[in-house]
Amino acid sequence: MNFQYWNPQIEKMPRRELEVLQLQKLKKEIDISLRTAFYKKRLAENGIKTSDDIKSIDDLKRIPFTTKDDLREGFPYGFLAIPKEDVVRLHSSSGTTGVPTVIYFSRDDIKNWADYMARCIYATGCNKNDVFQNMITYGLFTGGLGFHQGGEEVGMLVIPAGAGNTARQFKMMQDYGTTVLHATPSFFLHLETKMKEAGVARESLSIKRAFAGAEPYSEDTRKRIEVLLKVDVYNSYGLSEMNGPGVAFECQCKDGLHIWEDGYIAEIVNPDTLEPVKEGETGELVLTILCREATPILRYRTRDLTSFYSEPCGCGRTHRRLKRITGRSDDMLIINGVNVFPSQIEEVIMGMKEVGNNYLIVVEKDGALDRLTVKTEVNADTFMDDSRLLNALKEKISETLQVSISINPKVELHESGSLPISEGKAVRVQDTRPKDL
Ligand code: DLL
Repeated sequence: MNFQYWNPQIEKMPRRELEVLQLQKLKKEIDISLRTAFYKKRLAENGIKTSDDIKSIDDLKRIPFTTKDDLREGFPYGFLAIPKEDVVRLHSSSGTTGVPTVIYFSRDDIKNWADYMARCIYATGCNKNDVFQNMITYGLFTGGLGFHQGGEEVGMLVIPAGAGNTARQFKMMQDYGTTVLHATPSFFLHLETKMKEAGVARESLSIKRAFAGAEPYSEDTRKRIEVLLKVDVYNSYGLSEMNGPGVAFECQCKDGLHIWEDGYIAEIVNPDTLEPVKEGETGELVLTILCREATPILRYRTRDLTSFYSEPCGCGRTHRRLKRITGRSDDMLIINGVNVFPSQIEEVIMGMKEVGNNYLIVVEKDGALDRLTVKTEVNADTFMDDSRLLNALKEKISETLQVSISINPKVELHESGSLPISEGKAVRVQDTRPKDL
């Protein structure tokens, strides 16, 4: 296979040199982080006053972990390390309830992010002759703009299609001769169902490659999409705290995701002891960003469970590979690519006086897509035969949840005391989606 490199010098850099580069960039990132009140205090507590206190990559272990809660506590500007007038954009977790996590970008940060994204896209064999239809949400979510910038950097013709509306997606694919697609894996499966329903002939499309990510999926799901849609599917991993997509991506060997180690330092730790796991063992991925000046984040606990491949990759890249993410060490649900914490749902429903004491969150497959159902008891004063009142309540719950979690759930109301009570810890989430990872 003829592998393409966006930046061969960096992508094939001998590991020793890569580590020297990492240390140099880490020191710079530490100096940046010391401009924030949060890290100034955190690092000083651990004996780090300047970057001179970091002598080797191993010294990274002296830096405490950063968590999502830390980011929330720092909201809105606690992690900002540059003057506000030098910030050109923000991305944040959605949700109007709870405290969002927000990441700021300088002009250089955006350029760096686009560059890492371009590397990912190029590594799959795409180039400026491609027409790229980006079928993922634009906006605060990083998937849309992240891939958009990367695609432009590669020189592809980028169609900012956004998510949903399969009929429109097919029309664009046919009109513009789309060769590359990006979506969540569940949307690709949904697309295939709709393609059959709409009678769109595969021969009328020119698609060759597809990027699938933002949610966990198995090797079987990849194969299924590849066979059904007749495309080459590449796994793409990232998270908004680390810019968004572009952190790790598969090359044409499709055997693990290369993590760009000149932009991120990756560690894998045991989520209970927080000690590093042995090479090849599964644990929680911890990331330190080396390519951002507006919002430095050191040793971020991603909560994603994975492991490193130690063998070199056939493509010649020296940056280590991650195995497919197999789960999370917290209770976050990913529903059609949207991140939802059960606590966000609880906050909404328990805030309504008409709602009773017990509820259950059900996540299941509905065809290719995920479906969220919120079952909740009504309070003891509510008559279950007053259908007008019940319908109004259902609508209110569903609308408020839609605003809060950006998902329109099905709402079921149950009589007070009728939902099962567990004997031990309350079981609030029933996730029946197949776990074939
Ligand atoms: O999902 C960024 C992204 C956009 C990645 C588009 C890839 C493509 P967040 O909304 O912050 O950012 O969600 C990040 O999604 O911690 C994982 O739990 C999960 N995730 C992302 N990609 C994958 C993947 C974007 N390929 C969270 N496999 C992460 C499994 C994934 N899980």
